[in-house]
Amino acid sequence: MLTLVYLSLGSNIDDRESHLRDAIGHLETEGRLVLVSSLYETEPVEFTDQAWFLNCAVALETTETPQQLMATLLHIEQQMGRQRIQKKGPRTIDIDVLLFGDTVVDSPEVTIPHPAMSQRRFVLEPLAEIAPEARHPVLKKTIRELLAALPAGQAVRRIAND
Ligand code: PH2
Ligand code: MG
Ligand code: MG
Repeated sequence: MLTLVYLSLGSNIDDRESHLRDAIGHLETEGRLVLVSSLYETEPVEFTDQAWFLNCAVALETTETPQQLMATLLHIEQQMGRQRIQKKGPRTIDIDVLLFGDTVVDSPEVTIPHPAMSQRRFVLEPLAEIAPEARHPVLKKTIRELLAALPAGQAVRRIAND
């Protein structure tokens, strides 16, 4: 079965743009890459004492199950040398599943949709660029609506790609 999934990518160590491009290259070998957003320079949130991030959103068509996809993404993060030292801290690459079609998973290993996505401007702005009408299957709101409902704050700037 083919599922359209939306992912959030982030990096805040060394050459952030090449890490995002590398990760996108890995994703191309795992499924059909449908859309990639612009890159966004974003203020760190939640754990704020770290460098600014580059974030983007990706739409990918996959034949994998949510559990298989999570394992695939973890493998890409590991291949790219990600080290887990500080929770929510600096990372070479982070690849998170935001939406997996309309599927809802709430198990100890996997939570889909991503539990924090509706509060994160660094997720919603890039995602709204490629999927404004995608609907959150639990909150029943579109990405455009979730973005409009966010309080001000969390600096996010689109980087022109021309
Ligand atoms: N990821 C986090 C915590 N904080 N802040 C920004 N701006 N971008 C991120 O990707 C990010 C974050 C945990 O995954
Ligand atoms: Mg994350
Ligand atoms: Mg992650």
